[in-house]
Amino acid sequence: MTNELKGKVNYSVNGNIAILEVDNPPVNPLSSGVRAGLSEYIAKANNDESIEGIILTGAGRSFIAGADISEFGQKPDGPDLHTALKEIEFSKKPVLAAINGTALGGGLETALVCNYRMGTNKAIVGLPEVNLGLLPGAGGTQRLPRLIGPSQALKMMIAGTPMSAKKALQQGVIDAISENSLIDDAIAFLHEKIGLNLIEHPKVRDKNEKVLEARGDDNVLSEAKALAAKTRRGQFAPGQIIACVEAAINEDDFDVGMKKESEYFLECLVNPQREAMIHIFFGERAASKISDIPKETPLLPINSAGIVGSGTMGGGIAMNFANAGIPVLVLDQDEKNLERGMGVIEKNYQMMVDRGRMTQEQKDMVLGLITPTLSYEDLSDVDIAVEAVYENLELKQEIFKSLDAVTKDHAILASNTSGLDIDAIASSTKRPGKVVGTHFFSPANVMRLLEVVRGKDSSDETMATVMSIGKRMGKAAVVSLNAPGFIGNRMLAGYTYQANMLLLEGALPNQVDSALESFGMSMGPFRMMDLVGLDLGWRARKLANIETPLANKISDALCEQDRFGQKTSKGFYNYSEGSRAPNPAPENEAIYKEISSQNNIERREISDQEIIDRCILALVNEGARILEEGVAQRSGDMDIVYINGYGFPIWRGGPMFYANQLGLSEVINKMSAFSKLDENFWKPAPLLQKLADNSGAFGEAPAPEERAQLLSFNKANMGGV
Ligand code: 3H9
Repeated sequence: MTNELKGKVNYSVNGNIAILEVDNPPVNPLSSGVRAGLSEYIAKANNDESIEGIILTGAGRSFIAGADISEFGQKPDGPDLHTALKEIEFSKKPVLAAINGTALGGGLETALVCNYRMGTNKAIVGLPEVNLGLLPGAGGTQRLPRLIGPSQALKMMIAGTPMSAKKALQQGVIDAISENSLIDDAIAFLHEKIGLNLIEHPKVRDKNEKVLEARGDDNVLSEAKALAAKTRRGQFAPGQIIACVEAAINEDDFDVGMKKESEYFLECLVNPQREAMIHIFFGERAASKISDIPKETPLLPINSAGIVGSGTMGGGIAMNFANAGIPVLVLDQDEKNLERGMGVIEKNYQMMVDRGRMTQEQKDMVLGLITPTLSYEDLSDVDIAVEAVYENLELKQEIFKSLDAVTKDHAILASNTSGLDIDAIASSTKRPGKVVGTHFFSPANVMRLLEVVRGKDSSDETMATVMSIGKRMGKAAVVSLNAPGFIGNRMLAGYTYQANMLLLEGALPNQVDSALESFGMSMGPFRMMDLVGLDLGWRARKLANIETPLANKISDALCEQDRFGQKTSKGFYNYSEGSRAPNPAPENEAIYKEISSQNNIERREISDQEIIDRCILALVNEGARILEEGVAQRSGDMDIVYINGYGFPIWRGGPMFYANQLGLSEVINKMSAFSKLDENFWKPAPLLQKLADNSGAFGEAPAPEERAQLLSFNKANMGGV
């Protein structure tokens, strides 16, 4: 085999069984060398008369993690996957897939061309291609429906979520679970099958019963379409998956279905959504690395945690620790609050049980890891404490002082602040190196985004450890330097500013929201403001005796009429009792008109395109500043923030990727057209201008010596954004 090919397959023999072990660390994707190895060794086993059966397995923790994602969009080397899989499927000797870990995408598709499938009880199987803007293109759309029925297969492929070995056995994806040594059990299983002297060992492609049953049943496809519309709005791949399964159901010839699958796969491959979603796959993994912190930085052991504050955030954060298997104490100084907080946690878990997302046994297990306490002393042994109280610097400093006094020296002290100065918080302790920001997003047990805020003294060990906790929790963790608003909320400020200005200039909340939702945002800005509560800013301004800025004049006027948003059933929209569905509020229109005219703004027709451009490019321009200051390490980090924390459509790859796709000179052109409305706001960030002038694109933050000065905290922005 040539050396340039990536990955390999190891070949060994145990009696009359050949064992092919895919070896392409860390997760065994089907790279060129693996495909070549599979072809070579299937032929070798078939040509060896002493061999009567073949086992296909993976080295390390994965079986096969799918096609090699880094090859998409490149010219692949080596044999193509379809050829290698055909050779397995038509092997003269029976082949058993011994699934030792994750069998995802092309990995499961490889297992589906084998005659038999056995997993360990830790095996995970799934077809997650949809998350990459793709469809299972190595026969998955044709074989899985034959194995488990089109309806279940569609659910699995549209959700893209993997399933456990136990569930895979129940559904018939695998034939057996090995409780002991996988290879020994696999050999015994094959010996039994060989002993049966079958004329032919079963092939999934021949199992037509379940697809024939679905022929003529329109519900199967219409239910899948409804599911895709609900959960994957705006995405291209789900429709393609459904079309493939339609072929699996209706085409008599398996190979015709396979041909259709290839055509539809190719259409996904060249669709811009695929590039955007693969950018996010690699972007999430890149975000978890901190450029100037060595990979080998030792991690501090985290075996217990403490949370200060049992409100919505504190409770959600506690659930994250418990879900990751880390025992956690929840501290509140008010007994009633604590009781209420524990009640909310219990209710949240119960809801998961009711929706079938968790068993009662799992609920009891995680709930058993969460212990309420009223005393700081109880936190003396924790490895990490996370403060989650309301945004008040003095209060947080007090809490950190207490935590510093009570916890062991090695403990990390983290603040869930959404905007306060981490260095100011760290200064109240004797261990600033162990202080860090962990900005979870609400609801913390649901939202994947975690901004990890790096103070000027946060040590490498602290940062690396907190990033690894994020991974244990299944979060998308992104590092931000300690600057006002960090990454997400700082970008959001310009976005909501533009939405508010559009309202003053003549658009209505419903038009702004609809335009941005059709762009793909999960929720328009006015629905979002109603959800968060319009009264927060209004109260803060009143308290600080600050005059209402122009952009906030309408929302403050609504607050004066007790229209605080969802909490009072009226804000920019009206809400019926107990419902979150927004209804237009025509009674507000007089207020909009009055405030526009008071401020000499002539209301006009505004196009949906202008709404989208102004709101999204506001994100981009602030993103460019964040990048040039080095607050974010790379532009992809901001894409991860926006997709996981702010409902930006994944299929557009995040705001910075979107700007790169648009072309930065086009971004500048659009911005300069808006500068007649607001010259100051639309001044391009110097980095954006520089990149546009040089036909460049957003990427890594500039080297430290070339960075713009970091936006610093001052009294005006101490309250968070
Ligand atoms: C497909 O199969 C298409 C076919 O249907 C049709 C073909 C014709 N390729 O996530 P981790 C890298 S599409 C290349 O941190 P974990 C990853 O970038 C594929 N590289 O580990 C990272 O690199 P680095 C369908 C891959 O333990 C390193 O491996 N399959 C691939 O947390 C470790 O990854 C999928 O969508 C790959 N396929 O999680 C599965 N996978 O160290 C994608 C990973 O440089 N993979 N890498 O940052 C996963 O979901 C997770 O990686 C997995 C392990 C659960 C397997």
